[in-house]
Amino acid sequence: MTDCIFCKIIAGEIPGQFVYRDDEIVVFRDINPTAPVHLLITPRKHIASNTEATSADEALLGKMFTVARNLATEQGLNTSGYRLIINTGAGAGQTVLHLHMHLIAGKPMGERLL
Ligand code: DGP
Repeated sequence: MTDCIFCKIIAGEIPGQFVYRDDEIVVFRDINPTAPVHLLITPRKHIASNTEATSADEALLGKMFTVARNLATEQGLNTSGYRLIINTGAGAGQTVLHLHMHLIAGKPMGERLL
């Protein structure tokens, strides 16, 4: 999508601090980190949100979890713990309409929504 900021980052049209890239997934640092580690695990394919994903995207969605797990393990985050968040829809706080998973770690996270 031409007006999507994450599509532009993925395409290299605007800068991003990349920590992982393959043919399907790109991971870059959040511009407004809420923790010492705050990564955005993002499919190259433009899917507006989890709501717009289809069964054809099942493997891609699974891969987002695999990439998150591998990055967390590589960075030694699995002992201290990390949080994976997918905001879906404006009411849930989604501000960028390109599906992405937040990987947040490196600070105590006692607060819970549920
Ligand atoms: P969400 O609220 O779940 O849609 O999260 C969107 C996140 O994207 C938010 O934490 C800030 C981040 N973000 C917005 N614009 C940019 C940008 O231009 N570059 C980067 N690296 N992150 C961005």
